[in-house]
Amino acid sequence: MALRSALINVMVGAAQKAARGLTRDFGEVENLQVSKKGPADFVSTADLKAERIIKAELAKARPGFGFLMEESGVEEGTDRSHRWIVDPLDGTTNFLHGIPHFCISIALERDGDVIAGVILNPITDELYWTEKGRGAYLNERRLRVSGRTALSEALFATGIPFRGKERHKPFLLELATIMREVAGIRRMGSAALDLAYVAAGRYEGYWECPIQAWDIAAGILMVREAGGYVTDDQGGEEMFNRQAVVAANDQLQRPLLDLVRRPTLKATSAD
Ligand code: LIP
Repeated sequence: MALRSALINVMVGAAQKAARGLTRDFGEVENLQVSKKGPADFVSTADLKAERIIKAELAKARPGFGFLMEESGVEEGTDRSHRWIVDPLDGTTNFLHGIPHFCISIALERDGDVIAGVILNPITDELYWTEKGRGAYLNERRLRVSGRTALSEALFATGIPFRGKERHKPFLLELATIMREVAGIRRMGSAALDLAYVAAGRYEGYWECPIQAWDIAAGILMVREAGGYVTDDQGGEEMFNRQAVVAANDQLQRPLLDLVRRPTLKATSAD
């Protein structure tokens, strides 16, 4: 049985405490769906509430660590080498529409290096956790990326830039290039769960740009600890700075990266 460290227990405890509130609020969202105004304000309140709970729990267990949080931004700690990176609700649009595919993502960075991650889907109770050098787990099960080696058999996930984001046209080119080569593409709406699914061998890979550090910090370590590879869109290590991630199993990361980097697509009669 996989033994969780004290650090992972702190992170799991914070995620589970926030998950109880999110699960209650999700039930309420399902009711509000039918109202004219819709549940948008209610969801931002749920998001903020979850963030406050996580922050309080983490600060209590490790006073002095800094924070990078989706809702409240950067908070410097007295301890300059440790920083929590938190998305209290990844998959907000799904949550808002009553779709049970969202999660809490918590990562811990030490001197700029992510050393632990927890991703929890409160609805399915799937708890993904990882620590650098110790592997990645789904509940008690050790994770390993998928063994598929052919692009033509591969299932990839991505994120589609939505209104207000840039890169609509380049994304359509990427999609047109990649969808010809692979078995299928999914857009499920939670980057953290997309990465967790790559670690679990459900998807062969996942790419997205632009994407924020709090969406991907825990998931990147999860994929690497499950034997996969992760780079930015240029093949480097600047995923947070470039706001870009290309993750896949050990055999398919390079081919996926090459497809992402392919600049243009020539129209053919097969279009
Ligand atoms: C969202 C993601 C989603 C991605 C969006 C967005 P949020 O995070 O996880 O899959 O495509 O870029 O960032 O806003 O729900 O925390």
